[in-house]
Amino acid sequence: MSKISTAPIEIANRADQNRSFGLTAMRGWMECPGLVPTRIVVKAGDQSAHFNAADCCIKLADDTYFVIFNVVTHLFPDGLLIVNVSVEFTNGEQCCFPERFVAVNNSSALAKAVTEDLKAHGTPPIIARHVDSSHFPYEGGKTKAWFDIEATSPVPLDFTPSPDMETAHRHLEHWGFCILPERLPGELIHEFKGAVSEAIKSGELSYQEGTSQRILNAHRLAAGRKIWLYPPVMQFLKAHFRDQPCACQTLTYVNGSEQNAHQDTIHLTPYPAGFMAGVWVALEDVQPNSGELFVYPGSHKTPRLRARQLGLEKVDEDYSSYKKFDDEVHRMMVEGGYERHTYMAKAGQILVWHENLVHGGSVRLDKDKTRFSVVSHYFARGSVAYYDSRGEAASLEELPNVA
Ligand SMILES: O=C(O)CCC(=O)C(=O)O
Ligand SMILES: [Fe+2]
Repeated sequence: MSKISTAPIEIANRADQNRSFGLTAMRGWMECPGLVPTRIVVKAGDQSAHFNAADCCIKLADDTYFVIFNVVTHLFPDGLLIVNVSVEFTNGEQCCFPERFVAVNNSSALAKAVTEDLKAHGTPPIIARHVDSSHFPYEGGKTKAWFDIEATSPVPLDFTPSPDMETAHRHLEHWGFCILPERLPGELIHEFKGAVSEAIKSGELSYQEGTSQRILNAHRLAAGRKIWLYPPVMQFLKAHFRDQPCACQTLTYVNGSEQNAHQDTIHLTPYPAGFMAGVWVALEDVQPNSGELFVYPGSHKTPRLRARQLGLEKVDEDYSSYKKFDDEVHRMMVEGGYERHTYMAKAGQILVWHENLVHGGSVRLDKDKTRFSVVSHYFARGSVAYYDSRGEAASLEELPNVA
């Protein structure tokens, strides 16, 4: 008998290791000297799934693997879910990971509607490593985002803060974005910039000066977390989703991103469509030629592009195949007659975009000009949240409930 060791299975996409909701990625590490895994059997509650090891395992080093799979917790009753994972090897040996308990809670009205849709569609309760749009009933599902189907009252296109929350909602529904009435306070911007610069110096955050590189994880800094949780944003999103918002990530930019025009949908993908929003905060007055954010007003109503439909494989680091996606977005903007508008934000202004709005970063014509900004993406708690391009479950942090 060879010596196989396994580490406890962890929840890969939630900060809370005991409670979970939505699409939950689970991951266990194992060392199996001289052995190659062939089959993985996952049992969750009264469901079980058998996978080829190639569809669940990532080889980390010789004899060392990650076993990764996803549990669609919408398809399990609220309460304690027991997860067992066993592995079969080429020589017939077997090993089991330690049993894992997760407290599942999908109690919102949206989560319950999603459960019904997934049951009717036949979504597998346990999915191998890669999650795909075909797992979810985008065509036949009954649950639609209310803001995508209710007739919207036209409001004039406006790139200044809305006078009140109600107007902001109408602008978002009609044009695919809005600017909130409330600004981020100057002191918080100052505090955040100072903290980011310290964290870059100490190596806590990674950034190469002068580049368009996005700084990841600035929400782990106290000031970043305050921006993530900024109450006017959370209240707005709760009203928009009619469900609690959960924060996915932050991307902090010192300079313009120069990102091509895109829908976020293919990268930050909700089921049902619509239940994700981007929140872009200017941390300084935007200067001309600095690589300004641009949007195509109204483009949120264009068809959503999905990796499968474009024939794109799941990607990890190399997005070169996504030229096809860029070309398709470009074609839709030209054929639909959508106009590109640059957003000359004032420091502290908060722009919210609809999941499917086409946007991007202009070319940095003047490389000496910074464009300090932070963008966060949020999903509705009751939705299924994943990254279609990567085939991964989305990382979500449950923030304190918004009243
Ligand atoms: O800040 C930008 O230039 C674009 C960022 C963006 O597209 C995003 O974070 O979704
Ligand atoms: Fe984006």
